[in-house]
Amino acid sequence: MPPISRNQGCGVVSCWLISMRVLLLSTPHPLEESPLPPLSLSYLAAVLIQEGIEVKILDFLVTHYHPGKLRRELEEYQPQLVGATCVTLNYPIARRMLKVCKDFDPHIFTVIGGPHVTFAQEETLFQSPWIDAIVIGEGERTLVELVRAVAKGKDVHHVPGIAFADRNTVVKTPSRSLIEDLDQLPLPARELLPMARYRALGTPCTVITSRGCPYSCIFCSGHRMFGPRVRFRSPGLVVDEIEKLQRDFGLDKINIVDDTFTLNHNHTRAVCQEMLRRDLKLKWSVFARVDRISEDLAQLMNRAGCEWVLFGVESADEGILKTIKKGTTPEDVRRGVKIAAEAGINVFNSFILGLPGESRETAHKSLAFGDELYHKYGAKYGFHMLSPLPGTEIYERAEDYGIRIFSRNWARYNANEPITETATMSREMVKEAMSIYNRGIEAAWDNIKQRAKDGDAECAEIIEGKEKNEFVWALFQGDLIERLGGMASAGILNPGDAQAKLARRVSQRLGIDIGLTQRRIGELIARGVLQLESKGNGLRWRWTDRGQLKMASAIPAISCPA
Ligand code: B12
Ligand code: SF4
Repeated sequence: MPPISRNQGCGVVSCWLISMRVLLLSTPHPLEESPLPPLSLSYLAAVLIQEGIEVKILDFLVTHYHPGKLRRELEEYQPQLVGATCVTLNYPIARRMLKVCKDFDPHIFTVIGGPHVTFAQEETLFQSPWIDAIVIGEGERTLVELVRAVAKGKDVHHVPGIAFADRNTVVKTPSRSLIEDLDQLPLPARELLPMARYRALGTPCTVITSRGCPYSCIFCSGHRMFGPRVRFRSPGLVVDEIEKLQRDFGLDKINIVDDTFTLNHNHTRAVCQEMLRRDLKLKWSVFARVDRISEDLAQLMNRAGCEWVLFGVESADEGILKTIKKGTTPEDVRRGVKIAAEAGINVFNSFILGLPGESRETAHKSLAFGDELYHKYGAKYGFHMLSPLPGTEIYERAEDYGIRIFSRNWARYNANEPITETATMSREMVKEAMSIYNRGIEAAWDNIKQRAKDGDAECAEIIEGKEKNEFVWALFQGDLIERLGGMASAGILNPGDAQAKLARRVSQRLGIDIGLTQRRIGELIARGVLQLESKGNGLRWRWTDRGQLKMASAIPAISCPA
């Protein structure tokens, strides 16, 4: 059997076992939704690689999406199968991206997966006849079998876990069982992602230590994606993965995105102890339930580097909490928040406005509760508006829950727009409650800005971090490094000249002060995410893209002083 060759330089893994080229696409969404390296595609790519299938990821979360760009990529890579991932709010873009692929070459087999399409099969397939198949739920094994079937020109009817349109009906193949032993999965192939760009943004990297959730909150589809039985990965393997992220990509912030990381205390303890044993020295954040945390566990988590815990509080109203099947009470919330905060972990409480039974009174109760926990424990909090997502009980039984849904435009399912109302809470009232929260946020920002002006270093750092992010995002959105980074070498005597030239161009394009632009670009260079390379008679700035520290130093390049 010939060896599998990994050409990490261009992010392509090639091999001769199955002659198929698979292109995986991540779908753009706004900066406010925190772009994080897509874990779905990294897992999917990893299993394809394991099976000897050639795969490439085109990550439109941190590069500007344009149909022409996708077409150029298709021209160059000539994939036979293209798969896109999305959630509800960016499903409309994902379907259009797959149309670009089908229009480019009708022979390309187009696939879509993720939590939206899993629960909106009919609509997706009827609305988008250019989508050949939906992969339902957990996708790793299904995608491998689908690729094999397509490679052999076989009928995909025999692949469990998919849905496709056949004339005027939707065919759903037998459901696929969940992966019993998650340790069998290879480590996510993040080397195919533009990790340097994520480092430039300073976002954490997502890691998962388990799949599944035994609770059944009616606004959530997470527990339906991976089932009610929780499957755990071995702590040793989880920490191997984290160590690799530190070693290969220089990442020092991790977001553990299990549905609820503290569900099984033995597992949580084992992961923390392994991190401590290997002395990882990194900061991480988790999602957890207020009723699944104890003093000793929180202290251990904090010692192991847990910096933030996000609790899904949802509402301060006991009746609403019951209706939504959260299984917690406001007292549980007070207790959980206190435990985490006293252990030295920062707490973020997340609320939803517009849940069944919501009224002006309950909404104000929640706002006051968020405030109370902030003042008592320093817990930050955020409010979102209800988006009844496909796959959730609230979507399927909206009428029973007294929820009126006003929009079927999925792009508006971003939890920042009022698209529902209850008998006692109109959309106007939801908006009004939200604006109270937003005014609080604005006031907090004004306060931070004022304190920064008065010399408070911590506040200055917060503002600096936000501005840096916006700067990097503007570079991505305008493809500015790609567009402005090329220059003739004549007249450039040293890397500093090239840096100054790039800064001048970027500053002009973005209308930002030249000194500030020069400094921001200098920081990106110093962090190894921007690099100058010589090409023929010219020079070109580029994102180090694959982001691997080892590789960055291996590429012959002119290094710039910071
Ligand atoms: C971490 C997380 C986040 C992170 C990072 C998201 C990210 N894009 O990486 C943050 C905090 C930023 C976030 C934000 C939001 N999230 Co979120 N998030 C999650 C969470 C907890 C884990 C996601 C994850 O990494 N899972 C692990 C990977 C391996 O699983 P996966 O992504 O589902 O992929 C598998 C399958 O879906 C399938 N698959 C997926 N894509 C594809 C593509 C192909 C081609 C194939 C074959 C298969 C396939 O195969 C994969 C491997 O098995 C899930 C809950 C959950 N249990 O999944 C919610 C979840 C995905 N989020 C959700 C929502 C609603 C949001 C927000 C809209 C929140 C908001 N503003 O209200 C934003 C949207 C941001 C965005 N566009 O992604 C919903 C999505 C439901 C929906 N229908 O849209 C979920 C399911 C939770 C819920 N409330 O029900 N989220
Ligand atoms: S909100 Fe959290 S606890 Fe509730 S079902 Fe979803 S993942 Fe589970």
